[in-house]
Amino acid sequence: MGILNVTPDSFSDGGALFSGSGLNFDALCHAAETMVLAGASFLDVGGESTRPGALAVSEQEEMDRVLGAITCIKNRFDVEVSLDTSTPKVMLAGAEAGVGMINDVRALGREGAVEAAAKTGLPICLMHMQGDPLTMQAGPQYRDVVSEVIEFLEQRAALCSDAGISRERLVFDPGFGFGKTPKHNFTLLSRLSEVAALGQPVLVGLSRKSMIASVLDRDTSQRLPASLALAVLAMTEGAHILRVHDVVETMDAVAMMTACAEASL
Ligand code: PT1
Repeated sequence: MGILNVTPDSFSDGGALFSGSGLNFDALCHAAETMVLAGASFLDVGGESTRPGALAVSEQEEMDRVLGAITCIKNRFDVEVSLDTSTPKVMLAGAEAGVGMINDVRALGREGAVEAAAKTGLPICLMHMQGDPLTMQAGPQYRDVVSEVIEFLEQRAALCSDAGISRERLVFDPGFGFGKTPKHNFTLLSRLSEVAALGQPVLVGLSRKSMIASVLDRDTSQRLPASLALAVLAMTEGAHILRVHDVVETMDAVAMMTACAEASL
């Protein structure tokens, strides 16, 4: 899954595709094409930054940012778009515009989100977060991060089931960097197989995140090698979908995993 941030305040590309002057269609098309040619199954379009400390945007602002991008991609490329949103109206509009999955970092926690997601009939990625993006990194605490993440995901899945969203539509994501210390993140990664054992496809977002900087003194532009290592570890632990900035390079790592897995049969 390739990341396409259509926000002016993305943590890693700082608004390369979207700025004060609006959506940069040329840059968007170019980034999308590179990812599709490299073999991305999904392009993840998000119009509201959820990185630590990010501020909220208005519904209309988010809508304007993502709909242009979705239409642009669906008109040009044979690829699924996943829509990174927590906003019910944006979910419904995205479904109209042809997205193939809803990716919600708030696990359908906003008012009306469960109902809207149910209505779309689409697969839904439920992600774990402790707190909200503005404050989540202020002293996160867990008794056992892995069991608490699992309990949360199972509770949200039960709620979805009550609302008519069947289990086969659900993807689980432990939410790396969302209300977690570096230690919490590495514990989750080392025990990701426990999340995979729940039976849902597991999506992980590790690409260029600050947990890397807790080990290595690297700014976001220098985190590719470490991100590839984290991607390989996640696959080994049972991850199915990797949400990444660098699709070309990640697909090389995936190809090595695949070659090794096939030789072992
Ligand atoms: C993610 C994810 C996401 N991450 C899903 N969607 C972001 N399903 C946006 C840092 O610590 O992991 N899964 N949508 C980006 N959020 C962050 C969080 C970016 C933490 C950076 C950090 O650096």
